[in-house]
Amino acid sequence: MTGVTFRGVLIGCGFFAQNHMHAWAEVEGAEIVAVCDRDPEKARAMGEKFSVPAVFEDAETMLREVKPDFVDVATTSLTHRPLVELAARYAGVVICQKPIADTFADAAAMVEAVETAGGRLVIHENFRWQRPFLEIGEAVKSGAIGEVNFARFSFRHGYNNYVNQPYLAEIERFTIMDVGLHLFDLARSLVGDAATLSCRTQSLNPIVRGEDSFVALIGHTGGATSIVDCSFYSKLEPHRFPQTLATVEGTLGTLELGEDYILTVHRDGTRSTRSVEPPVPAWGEKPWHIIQDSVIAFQRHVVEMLRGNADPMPSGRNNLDTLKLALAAYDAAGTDTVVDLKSWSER
Ligand code: NAD
Ligand code: 89Y
Repeated sequence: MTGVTFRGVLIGCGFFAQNHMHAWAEVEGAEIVAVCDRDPEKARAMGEKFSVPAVFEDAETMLREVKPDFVDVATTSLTHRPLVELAARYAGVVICQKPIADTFADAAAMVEAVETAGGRLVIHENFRWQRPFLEIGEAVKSGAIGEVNFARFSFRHGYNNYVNQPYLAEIERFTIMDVGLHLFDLARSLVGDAATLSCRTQSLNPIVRGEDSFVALIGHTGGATSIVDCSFYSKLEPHRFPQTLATVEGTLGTLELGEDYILTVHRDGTRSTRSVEPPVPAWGEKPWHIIQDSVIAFQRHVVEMLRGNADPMPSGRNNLDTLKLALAAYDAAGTDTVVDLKSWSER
């Protein structure tokens, strides 16, 4: 199916959708043939900026008229369930931005709806597509550090995100549902499934409603332990957003992802160090380039899915376990207990 250009539509023309549209313009094998936003001015501006042939205010009208191969849902989480369920009726591949949903019940219903319609749901979970984590994933898979027994994923910064994403300051559940999901997905994809979880949260910045800092401890089913920590109120110079620092330790060696994308490999009494920083896309800018490059990588993967060469990574079904970790983290923090994920259920 190489040579075919798959026809896609975008729902939601807000802040992050700019990255989606730039990346779709760059990726071979797919093109966005229509965009929509319930705010007509945003839809019009996006259509004009990217020379999109059709612009709509209403998602269902767009889907009925365009009959796309894939739908890219780039709205915030509250609208994900209705839009994904709608998209499943019109297209075989549905992409949904993280968080898949705010509740497990909604997320499970979305997975069910797409599967029942015979389609495939892929979550725009781009941290695992960041260049450093693709390299770490390859190293772990190749056995370069042996059996993984410990990992840490750390996202701490003091960048003012609330200008581009004002809703982050307003939501009751903030960092765990925003970046925590990305970090839990990294932990699950690099270390394996989770069995137990404990967590502590803090609310540090007075202008923010929800928790803006948390630390979670995961017991993995295979016996490994990982720590996931995040703060949007760290006093660092420079602020370090949006870098994730990481350590993955195994029976034969250790991988360390340090500041400014320096990857150090410790093995057999030696250490080697190299940069795994991605280039800044022609349309991108620092410090967002790490995320922008990962959006391109993720969308190339979606094209491979459309060609029938790849399974969704991560699929909606796989992402249910990541969402479960995030929701269970609030329960663990609220009760100061260790949550057994096998018996966890939504309250
Ligand atoms: P935003 O509020 O700027 O944009 C959302 C847009 O969706 C708005 O323009 C809104 O009018 C539109 N919209 C809402 N409901 C709609 C509907 N039913 N039909 C059509 N349009 C509708 O939000 P954002 O900052 O762009 O975030 C969007 C999503 O992207 C969020 O889920 C956020 O968590 C995620 N995000 C992901 C990353 C990442 O790295 N993966 C980074 C930033 C944001
Ligand atoms: O919304 C967040 C995300 O998913 O990645 C970075 C971000 O934009 C702010 O934390």
